[in-house]
Amino acid sequence: MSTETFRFSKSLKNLNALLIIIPMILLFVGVYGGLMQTLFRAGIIQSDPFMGGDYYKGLTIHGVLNAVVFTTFFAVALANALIPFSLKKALNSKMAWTSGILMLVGSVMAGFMMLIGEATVLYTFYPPLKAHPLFYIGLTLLVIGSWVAFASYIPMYLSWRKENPDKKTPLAVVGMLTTFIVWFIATLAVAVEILFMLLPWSLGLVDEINVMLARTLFWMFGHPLVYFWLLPAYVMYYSFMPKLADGKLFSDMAGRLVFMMFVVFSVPVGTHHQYMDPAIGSQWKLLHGVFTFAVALPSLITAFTLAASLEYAGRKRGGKGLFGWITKLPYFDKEKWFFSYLIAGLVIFIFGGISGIVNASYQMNTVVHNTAWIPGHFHLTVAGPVLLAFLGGSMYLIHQFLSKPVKMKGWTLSVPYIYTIGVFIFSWGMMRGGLLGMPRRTNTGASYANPDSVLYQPDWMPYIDISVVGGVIMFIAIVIYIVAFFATVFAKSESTEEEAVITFPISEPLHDEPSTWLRNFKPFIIITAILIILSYTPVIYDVVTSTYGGSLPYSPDSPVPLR
Ligand code: HAS
Repeated sequence: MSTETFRFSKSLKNLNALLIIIPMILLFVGVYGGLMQTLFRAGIIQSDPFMGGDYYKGLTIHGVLNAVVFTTFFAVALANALIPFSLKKALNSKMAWTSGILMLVGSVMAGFMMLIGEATVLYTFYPPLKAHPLFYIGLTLLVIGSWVAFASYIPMYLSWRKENPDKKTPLAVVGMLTTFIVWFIATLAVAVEILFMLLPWSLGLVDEINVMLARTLFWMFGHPLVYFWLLPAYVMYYSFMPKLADGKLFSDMAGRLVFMMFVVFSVPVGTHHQYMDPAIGSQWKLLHGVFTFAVALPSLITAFTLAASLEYAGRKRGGKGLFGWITKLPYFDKEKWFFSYLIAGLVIFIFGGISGIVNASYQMNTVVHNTAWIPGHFHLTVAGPVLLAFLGGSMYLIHQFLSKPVKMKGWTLSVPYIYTIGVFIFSWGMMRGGLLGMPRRTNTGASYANPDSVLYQPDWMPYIDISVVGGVIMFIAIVIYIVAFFATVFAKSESTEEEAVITFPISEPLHDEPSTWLRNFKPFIIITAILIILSYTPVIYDVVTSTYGGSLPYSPDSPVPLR
């Protein structure tokens, strides 16, 4: 462990602890919603016994709380801790609190609307499904809160740069800043969608909405959103994992290049979610498809760099022969429990990545689009590597900020492995069923899994049941984690100080290349802007010129418009 430490005031310590604890409670509500999804799909339940409501309400709660709220809070909490620690500069307390309060108020508003059934619009909130205005306002506050956090990091970074003109920016800071650059650019599109389209329509100021334009703006945001989830996990893989394995990061330059490539390629690819949509020319879909393969490159570089870093660590720990190093890594070392969250996620991501490349290929996409294959894919990405890295990171941060010992270490260590078994079973069931045509986002239990229904599909049943088994195992892993997390929160503090003194396991590079050309963010942001203009101008033009009129609002429960 690094001996470097950084001191946070009592107020910032409390804020950061809240930013980790509150979303953990919301995550649990969301994960419970996930369990309910598998049971709904299999026809085991028809209504949620605790929260009431049907499949679609539960799916909205599951998606929004887990994929949008928990992830945004964690990214801010990690940046709030890692940037000051790495630059040795204090966070601006006023801005940090403003951001935390905005995010909290926004999440509570959106969460409440979903809970009372006024926002059953799923996490993509595609019109013509309509939510209560407070749902959209809540999400807007969550995003603005995260922007305030980002705005507070910029002066810290610039003043550090001024004071240290010859030093390389710490890799962890490069990673966290790229995370928020991608986020900021992406959220501009959803801000336009919400402020100029969804909100006026939901308030009744306009009657109709252009569904295709709203979907296009959503995916302009929605694809980079997945890299906003992935990048904090990559920061932990690059910065912490080699050190946790007693090794070094194989190449510092590879890490920097990867983060810059995500800035450039994360945004101009969103149309791969709309390959099957009308109104967009196929030549522009091809262009986005090519960029989608480009955005897989930084992950392929990551696979190589991390494997090389792990090999170095395994050999240092006595591994011999071609693969002997693999067996020497600290998978079951209780003191290195954090390593298990990172390595399990990486192994899952091999399959998440492969399925992503399948999705990106136009012809293959025609087979899997809107089938259960897609949730299979994203449980091997956002609900695999990202979730596990964020759970490990949350446990680490809370233990550091509250100076509490991690409790139930054996159980804590076992969570990622139990979860991995669950997610592989779950995703295999979903993907196999998807290849047989099993749809996603459908209350299967109410129709296809019901032997009395004309829609009954006996071929899908084994795969629906396999998904239930996987879903239950995933849920059990998260319950164990939540118990260990709160046992840690309520443990006796190891420090008498009111402030928090925190440290991180920062890896040293094995090859520390100068990489001067990667020091400045500006050229990469300029290239990004050019690519976005080139790739999205024709898409938006096509959508605007080939659609006319709009749609009245609907809810999933009713075949007639709401007004
Ligand atoms: Fe995706 C749909 C394509 C990555 C999330 N994706 C989704 C959706 C979500 C999502 C949520 O092209 C559903 C959206 C919805 O609701 O409709 N995705 C890709 C591609 C990648 C990709 C090409 N996706 C992600 C990540 C996500 C995510 C990351 C979340 C965090 N995805 C698509 C497409 C669709 C899509 C289409 C639309 C489908 C449709 O029709 O609707 C790539 O970025 C993947 C690159 C990854 C790799 C893997 C690298 C492997 C690594 C592990 C190395 C392991 C080591 C361990 C070293 C190339 C880094 C060694 C082990 C030892 C033991 C030593």
